[in-house]
Amino acid sequence: MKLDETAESIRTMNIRGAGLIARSAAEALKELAEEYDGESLIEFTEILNKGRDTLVNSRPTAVSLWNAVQATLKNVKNAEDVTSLKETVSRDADIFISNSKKAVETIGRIGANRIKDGDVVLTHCNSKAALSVIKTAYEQGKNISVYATESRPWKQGLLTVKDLSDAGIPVTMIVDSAVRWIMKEIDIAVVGADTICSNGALINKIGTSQIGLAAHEARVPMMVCAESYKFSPKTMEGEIVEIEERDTSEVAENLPPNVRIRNPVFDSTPAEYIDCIATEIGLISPYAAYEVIVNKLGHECLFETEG
Ligand code: RUB
Repeated sequence: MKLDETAESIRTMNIRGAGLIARSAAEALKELAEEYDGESLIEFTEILNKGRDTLVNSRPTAVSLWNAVQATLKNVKNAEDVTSLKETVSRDADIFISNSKKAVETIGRIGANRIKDGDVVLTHCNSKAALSVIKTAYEQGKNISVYATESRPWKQGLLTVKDLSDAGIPVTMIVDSAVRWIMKEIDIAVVGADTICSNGALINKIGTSQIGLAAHEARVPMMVCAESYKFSPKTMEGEIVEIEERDTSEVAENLPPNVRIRNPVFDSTPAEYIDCIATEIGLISPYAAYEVIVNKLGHECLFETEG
């Protein structure tokens, strides 16, 4: 797939979920690099930078996209010729993609240790990292069942219930507004992440914060499943995460013309509602987000937000 097509697929949500978006962006940059047949390092670098901008502008909220292009292009400035630049982008893309896939597996193993035999799990939207945890717990022989929210307006919950039922896991779908009512039956809430801020706040699918609020009220732990590239170096500089608002036709059509609709698709859950974050480098407190950003993503990616 050409880079422009990948960016369009991300925008239209044919490619969706923060991890897959990240891997697809790395792959798109790799293909862009491999298809360059000129001889100018300057021209080649400009093409890569333009490609990076096209990808990053396709959806604003998930920092995984930004971290993926940073990781893929991190050695561009050191390349001495076109051939080595091609090799470096291709290698760094492959490393990112392979680490990303391994991270989802590792998170499954680590997060599953927090799920007990007999637990009733609540999940939201369609997160591959959260599903990895739930499926691993089930594969370990734990007798679990899952409530999955519908996740309006895109109904990603339909993907989640299909995936879980294909895996043989007992699953029940609820509408998003049933979350607080059902909470009395829930042992643990398990959700994914689009971005984790330096103060430990979680940005994830709209409705995640009401799960956090209801879980906190009911003293039900909420576990977030997040690869380290979901942590945002940009928030270290005080940048506020942009919450995507999508086309209102996704919510409703043919309403009277004086009725306004808004369609924010992500929200922010404060760290105090989060019990733990399962990452590939261990189970951590949300208050350790700063350390993850500095130690795992590295100083070099800080304060380079234009790149
Ligand atoms: C998806 C969503 C997911 C995170 C994590 O939103 O909010 O919970 O992206 O997913 P959308 P994953 O459908 O709008 O992209 O764990 O697969 O990265």
